[in-house]
Amino acid sequence: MSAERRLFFALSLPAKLQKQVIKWRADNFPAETGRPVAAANLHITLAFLGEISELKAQALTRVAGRIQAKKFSLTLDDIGHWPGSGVVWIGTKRAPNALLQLASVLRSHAARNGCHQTTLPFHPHVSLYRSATRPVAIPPATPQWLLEATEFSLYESQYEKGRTRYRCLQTWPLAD
Ligand code: 2AM
Repeated sequence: MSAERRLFFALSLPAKLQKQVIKWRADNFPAETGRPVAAANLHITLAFLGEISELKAQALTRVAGRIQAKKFSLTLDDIGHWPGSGVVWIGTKRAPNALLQLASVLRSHAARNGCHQTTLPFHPHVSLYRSATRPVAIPPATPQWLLEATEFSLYESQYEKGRTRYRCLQTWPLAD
């Protein structure tokens, strides 16, 4: 039997936006806030699949290729801290319907293929810090970055030599 892999569907951030976000993060949070997420790992998770078999991964890859979803844009204009999970994040105050629908369809396909889905409502966000378990002084606002979502991807989360790396396995375009 082949090994299981830890997979998730996500929206990536363009390289320019990754750089802007990490510069803003360094300017606005003290170093002791938590474990900063690497620039290349900044993303918005659409559906977390967990550790899954190659067979399930193939089924979900086929399903993803058949999804007809539209391009959308969103403004990253919200910031927060979840002390329980130790995540400091940026997100959006107004999630576009197209984003909610894309996440919902991916989550329901994931659930139908046996990938446990959280019952918590979908809260689109980019994790900036992990292990942020102490109180964090949250800056009053973000610079209101615009994110144009033109595609979504399947990623594999790999943990090697003390580092997490997200490897993009496949990308699908969103329609005009
Ligand atoms: P997070 O950034 O809020 O931690 C890869 O692990 C991605 O899947 C992360 O962005 C993570 O979200 C998300 N994810 C969602 N549910 C998860 C879970 N149960 N375990 C690990 N990661 C999860």
